[in-house]
Amino acid sequence: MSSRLTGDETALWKAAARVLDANWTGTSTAASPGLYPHQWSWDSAFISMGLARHRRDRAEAELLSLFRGQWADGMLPHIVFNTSLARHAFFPGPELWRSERQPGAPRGVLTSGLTQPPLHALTALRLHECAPDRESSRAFLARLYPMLAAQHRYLARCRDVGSSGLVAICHPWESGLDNSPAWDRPLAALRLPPSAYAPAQRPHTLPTGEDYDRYVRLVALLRDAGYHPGYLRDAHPFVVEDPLVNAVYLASTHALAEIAGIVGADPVPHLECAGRVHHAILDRLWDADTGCFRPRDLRDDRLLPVVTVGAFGPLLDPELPAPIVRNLVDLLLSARFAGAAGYPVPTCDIQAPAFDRGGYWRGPTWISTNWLVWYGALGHDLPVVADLLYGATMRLVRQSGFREFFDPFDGTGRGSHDYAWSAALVLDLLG
Ligand code: 2M8
Repeated sequence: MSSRLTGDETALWKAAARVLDANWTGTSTAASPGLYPHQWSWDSAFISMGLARHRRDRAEAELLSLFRGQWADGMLPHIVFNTSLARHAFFPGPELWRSERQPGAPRGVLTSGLTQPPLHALTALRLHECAPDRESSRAFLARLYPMLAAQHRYLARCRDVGSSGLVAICHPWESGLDNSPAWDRPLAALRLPPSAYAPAQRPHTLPTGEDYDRYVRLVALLRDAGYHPGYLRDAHPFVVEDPLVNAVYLASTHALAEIAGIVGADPVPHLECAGRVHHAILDRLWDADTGCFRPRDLRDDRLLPVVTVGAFGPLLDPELPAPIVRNLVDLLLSARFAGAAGYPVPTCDIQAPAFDRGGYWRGPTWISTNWLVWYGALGHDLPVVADLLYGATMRLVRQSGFREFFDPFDGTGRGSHDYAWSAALVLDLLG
């Protein structure tokens, strides 16, 4: 803990550290003890950044534990299951994914078959930047580098479905912003078989009903095709290039180049990849007519209509042209986002018909997306935006605790309690 914290900040720091201690399973961190008892991929990346400020040993163990789940082709799954828990601790559990039947899945570890925003190289570099012992941190990076490089190779080889340089997601869960209104249109186009999937085990706080049937249907299609990249490219009905996922991919690709330099590997291929992704984000996802970034649906080659917090993801691109940065700042501060929300950033444009202040990823403020926009704003030397997000995030957790998400107007906490990334990112922000 930094010695320059005020008394109030020290209390917050200790409360956040207590959440991470309580959620620690011995080898990794449960995203949230009641609701999400397993290890989620991008949660782990955020959590590791917080652990780095509290329990350095656990920050490294967290990432290594996640990479135990990496598939032979480099795919880093979005869930690594804790098999010591009861079979129905969470739905969908291993029985939906059937990773054990996939030749490329690791033996002895049960995982999902989807991935999530690839934040991990950025996390690894952040761990290095705040490491007390640079030598041992370098050794850790050298151990992790081949796994990170394999993860990025998988994304470039198997997920560049549009041959554009961008990675495509094949399920809303891969975006991390699960129920975002951005996915309403491609989901509505999905035909469901007559037998609906109705998982009775799904906790009541999580989405159910027809949307949920569509999520499960998409998984079943992927699984039955053996999670094969050819199926994904040619036939899967949900294939989208998302600005937030690709901006995270780009930031991590830059981080990977830096890590390569630190561990004595060649950074050039990563820098070349970063150049391609930078251009493709601008060429394919920037909508000049409305002055924002939107996801592109590859099945009908159209940009999706709803503007969400994902529009600000490309602030993570260090080379984002200044006029576009200004456009994004104007949009962020307008009445569509921070201008009308006491506790920004709402996850959906407040003026969009789909906006729902309490709906899961359909309006509320989340600490993870706030952190990403804060980090992007710092990179572009936007202290007003960075301070706004820092202040709003601190007010949220002071007022409502380490909740999963928050009402953007009055800051009421929603979803699960003791949510690990909310606590971890507060530790990172406090420094
Ligand atoms: C939520 O996602 C899971 C699906 O994997 C769910 O709805 O069951 C999302 O908020 C996602 O971003 C997050 O990683 C996960 C665990 O916190 O929960």
